[in-house]
Amino acid sequence: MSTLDGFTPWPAEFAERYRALGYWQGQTMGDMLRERAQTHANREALICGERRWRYAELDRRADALAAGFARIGLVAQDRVVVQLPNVAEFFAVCFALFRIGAIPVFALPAHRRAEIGHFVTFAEAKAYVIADQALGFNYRALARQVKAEVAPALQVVVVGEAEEFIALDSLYDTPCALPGPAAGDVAFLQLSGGSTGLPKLIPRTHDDYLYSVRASADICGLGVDDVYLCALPVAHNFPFSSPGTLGVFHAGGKVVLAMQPGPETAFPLIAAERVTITALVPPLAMIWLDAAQRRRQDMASLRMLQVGGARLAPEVAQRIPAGLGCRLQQVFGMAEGLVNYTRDDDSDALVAGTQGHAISPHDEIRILDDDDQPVPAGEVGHLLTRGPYTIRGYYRAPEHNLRAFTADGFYRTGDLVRQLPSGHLVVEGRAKDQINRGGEKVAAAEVEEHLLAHPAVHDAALVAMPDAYLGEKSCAFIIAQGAPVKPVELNRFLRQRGIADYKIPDRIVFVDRFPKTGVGKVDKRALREHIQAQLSLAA
Ligand code: J2J
Repeated sequence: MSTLDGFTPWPAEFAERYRALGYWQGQTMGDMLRERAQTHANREALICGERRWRYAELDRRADALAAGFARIGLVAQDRVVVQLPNVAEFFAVCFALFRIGAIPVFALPAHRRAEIGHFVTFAEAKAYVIADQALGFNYRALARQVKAEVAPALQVVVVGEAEEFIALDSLYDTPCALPGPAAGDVAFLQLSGGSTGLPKLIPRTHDDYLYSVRASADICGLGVDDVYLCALPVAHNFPFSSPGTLGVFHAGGKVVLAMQPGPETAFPLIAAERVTITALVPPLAMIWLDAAQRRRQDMASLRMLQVGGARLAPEVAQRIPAGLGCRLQQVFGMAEGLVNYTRDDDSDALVAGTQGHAISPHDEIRILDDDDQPVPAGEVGHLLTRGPYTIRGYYRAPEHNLRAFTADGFYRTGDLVRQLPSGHLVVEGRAKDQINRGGEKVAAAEVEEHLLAHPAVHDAALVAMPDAYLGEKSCAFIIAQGAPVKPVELNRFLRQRGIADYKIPDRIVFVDRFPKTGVGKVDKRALREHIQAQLSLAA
């Protein structure tokens, strides 16, 4: 089969090396589940509310749905936007699509018309899989808008009450033989946090992703007795693969899905299901710590809390082992590939004070200055990486790829790090134009473009401002034109344009002009310092 157009493969000599090293094993995701369903047929794979699916059932559902998806015309390489909350069907849908070689594009439940419209048009999606409603939002209404505005032919598949759309339940057909994908094929498209314009799509192959999953499961010591609580959004790269739900399936363990990540939902699940490991972003870890002081729930089964996605303050890190009665593991990863973990045998100081080291001895790390020259050992610089599970290019983005990757294939992560002699990385900051709102990434340019569409906005610059709980929030500096406009009106305008709520600026400041750098660009560092000074004056 031909490779997906718009996908940048690894050069042949690298692919050969990764195969020879045994990293790329020639297994697809669908094969992995099939294998587990054979060895662990009667073990529980997935708990979602009252529902408990064993491995054999998950496998059967994937086959039956694959037949149903084929019936509605989906074939290998067709893109399918999947936007589901933490429900069991997410896995039935994913593995069904994997089995026919169709390619899920993973949207987050928070995405709205602007983002979904973009994924659907950019990836030329044939289908869109949603829940009827979740957490107070009606996804069918969103699907109607997307169809009406940008994709009349889009097939919409609904988990739950389908109304005029296709009910997922009606697609469980009699399994039939389908030609599956090859392990070197793109399995799905993940979303990048982005820094320019709209989110880029990240093509991950079965081979490369399963390597990172297996190696992550190994690092975390996962086994059949592990019970993983998936509290973060299920499609995000962290809970999907680091080692996440896929790592647990690989190990033959059990995944427990939580609809919400707060202690009121998560703690009772930990007690009832004897959860052994879970993953959080730093703000949630702080909420859990506070809640654990107040409510005495049985958390004795929990052996490891992974925290990643954004900077974890060392003071919070130090409180976790005693506060939650488990080990902490810091995880510094990215949907583009490279993932770093602190290890079981690391000292307490390394676990609390670093973001770990790379999964693989073949993850190549470069730390460079602004002129692409190596910084002296131990100093802060730009992190670049290349390796057996780091992409060589974004999907259909040749121009952007020239900037995001070096000529020899290193990915410019946009993170500023320093490396200890042990190999551990410490994330010191960020060079990319992004706000990391407690793990949720906001590309400044994307929000600025929406703001600029308002007639009263002459210019806009979005920057990060410190926040005790989220780490960072967003602040939009605006140069107004014409009739004055209120911040609430601008935010209402952004909501009407259909962007995810977490991208709405937390604060709006009007200014007459922007400070400029020597080369005449907006000086965002000066804007960040300005808002930081204002906040500390107000405190
Ligand atoms: C500081 N910044 C971090 C950390 C990610 C595992 C864990 C996280 C992600 C993820 C992931 C950080 N400290 N511990 O995909 O598999 C910031 C960096 C990074 C960006 C990637 C995984 N962990 N970050 O967060 O694609 O800036 O992946 O480049 O969402 O988050 O974001 P994302």
